Amino acid sequence: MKLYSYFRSSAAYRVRIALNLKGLPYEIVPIHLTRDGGRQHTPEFRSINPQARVPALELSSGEVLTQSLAIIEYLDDIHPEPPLLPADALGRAKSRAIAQLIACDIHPLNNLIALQYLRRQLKHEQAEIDAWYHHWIIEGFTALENLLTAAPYACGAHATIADICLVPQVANAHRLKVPLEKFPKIVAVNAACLKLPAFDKARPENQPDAE
Ligand SMILES: N[C@@H](CCC(=O)N[C@@H](CS)C(=O)NCC(=O)O)C(=O)O
Repeated sequence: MKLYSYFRSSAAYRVRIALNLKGLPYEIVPIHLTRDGGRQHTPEFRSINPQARVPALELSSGEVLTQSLAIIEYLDDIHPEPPLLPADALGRAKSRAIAQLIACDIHPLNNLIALQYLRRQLKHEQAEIDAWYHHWIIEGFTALENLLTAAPYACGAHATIADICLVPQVANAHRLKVPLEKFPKIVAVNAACLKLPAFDKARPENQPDAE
């Protein structure tokens, strides 16, 4: 399989973790999201993902999957061990709720394409854009902190799709220097996950395209 990825992309980071947890081999194809105006916008890459975003996972059949949550659930369907969702319906709903809080409600507001629109079209200053970024992480993390009731991972004894989304979002928060003192449970889950080789290997700094 080929994973179209960018070392700093938190959506690609999610898929890297899932592939590593499953122990599946994959080749990273780096797509630089800022160089040359963003290589995701080239016709070559748009023919792979018309949405011009990473991740995209090319299967050995040549089929291409997009959208990190859809890719992760596909991998879980095809390679059920270790499971990336709890076994019971309630646990699955809770794990997906955490994943979606992050992937659907926090991440899109802080995505590169949204920040570029604030800067280029709406002419906001960098300080305002940074305040926007911090605001949406803090708003989302405040809710997430209250939702976390298990340990050491977000939904208990096993890492699930909730953790797969949490860790890259914490990495984004660190990169933009968002203070996390008010979120001890999020910080503890992040630390527990990063002790697992599958999460560690997926970190931005451990990628072949890291700068
Ligand atoms: N909902 C998508 C989000 C994908 C996404 O927005 N990826 C970002 C990087 S984290 C991207 O490729 N952005 C390209 C751009 O902003 O131009 C997913 O979960 O896969």
